[in-house]
Amino acid sequence: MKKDKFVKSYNVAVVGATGVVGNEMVRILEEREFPVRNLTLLASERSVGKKLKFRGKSVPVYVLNEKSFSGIDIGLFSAGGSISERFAPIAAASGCVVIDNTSAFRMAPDIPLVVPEVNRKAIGMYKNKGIIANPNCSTIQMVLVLKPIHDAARIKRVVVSTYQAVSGTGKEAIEELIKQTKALLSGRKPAVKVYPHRIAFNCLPHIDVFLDNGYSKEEMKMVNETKKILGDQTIAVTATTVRVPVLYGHSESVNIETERKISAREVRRILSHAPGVKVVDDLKRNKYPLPIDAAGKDDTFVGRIREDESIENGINMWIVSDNVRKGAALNAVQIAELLVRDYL
Ligand code: NAP
Ligand code: 3JN
Repeated sequence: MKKDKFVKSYNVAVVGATGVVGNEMVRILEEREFPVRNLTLLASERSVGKKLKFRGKSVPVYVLNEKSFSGIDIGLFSAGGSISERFAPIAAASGCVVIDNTSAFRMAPDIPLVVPEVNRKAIGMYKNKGIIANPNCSTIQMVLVLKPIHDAARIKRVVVSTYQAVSGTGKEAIEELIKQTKALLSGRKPAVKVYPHRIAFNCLPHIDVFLDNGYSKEEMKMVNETKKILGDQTIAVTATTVRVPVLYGHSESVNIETERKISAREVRRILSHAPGVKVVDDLKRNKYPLPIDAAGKDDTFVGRIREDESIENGINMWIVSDNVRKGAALNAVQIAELLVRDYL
């Protein structure tokens, strides 16, 4: 979004600025020329003395506290749920609009949960609590693709399995995959710290904590957030979320059952016009979405689109997106762009 579209500029705070998501937020604010008047970077005491580059200048990182939000217009939060639970209401009370990347407020009925390409109108509900929730990365890339199909043929059921990159867990997990891989390739025993098991050369069907129903919390986030964003509680969703030894880019195998019969060709045509989505589906040339191609890109990629021959009205797809960009930082900045364009 270009500066000349705005008359005003805004004081922006990034909470969790030294993390994987926070770092990417700072980069994206600069890349998209968001109208930042002053940028405040906030993190824990561990980051005292650190600086991040923004528009060619070194910006210091400050320790987050109750007074951090005085004079701040927009707060981009990604320092974990407990930090958001404590500090987002404090920020909102001082007039800052919070765009929260954690799960702390996602399912609150009076707080909007927004993917701009899907339900941008919900942003106006920020007035209730001064908070807008950013969905989970795995949900964002899936609903971008589901929304236009739902509008065309009404989705009755979704069965999704994810293949999630370690960057979804944060900076320590990225280091852990690299260190474990190096250790194993040099014949050394790898240290296991971040995940309950080794992640290098492995797959873990375990993301976030397990719940009483046997699902993981990540799986239930996908179920509940999908229904809220699509505004349809009748869609049945079941998910299996898996961590894989990939650095950046979540992949998803998605099976849908629709009310109206829809062909693979029609799905390809609909998705070729969907905002934020690119169809990569040319089997003769071995073209399908890959996390290594999606990393660093803004679009969400979909391919392997085919009719599910086991049921009457079914479609299978493979959806890949950069989990740190569209799955977190980019989606939050896009929300901020619409907020300043339409409301502030
Ligand atoms: P990360 O790389 O581990 O970074 C964590 C960030 O939070 C760091 O900046 C850290 O500061 C800061 N932090 C931790 N404790 C703090 C405290 N007590 N006070 C102030 N700052 C504190 O993790 P990440 O991958 O960026 O993820 C951060 C959060 O974003 C996650 O917990 C999650 O809630 C959310 N997230 C959302 C999505 C999504 O799907 N939308 C995806 C990934 C993450 P220090 O460097 O000073 O420790
Ligand atoms: O694991 C991933 O790939 C995405 C992780 C997201 C995440 C990590 C820690 C805490 C979240 C989230 O956004 O749902 C949270 C959380 O805020 O609950």
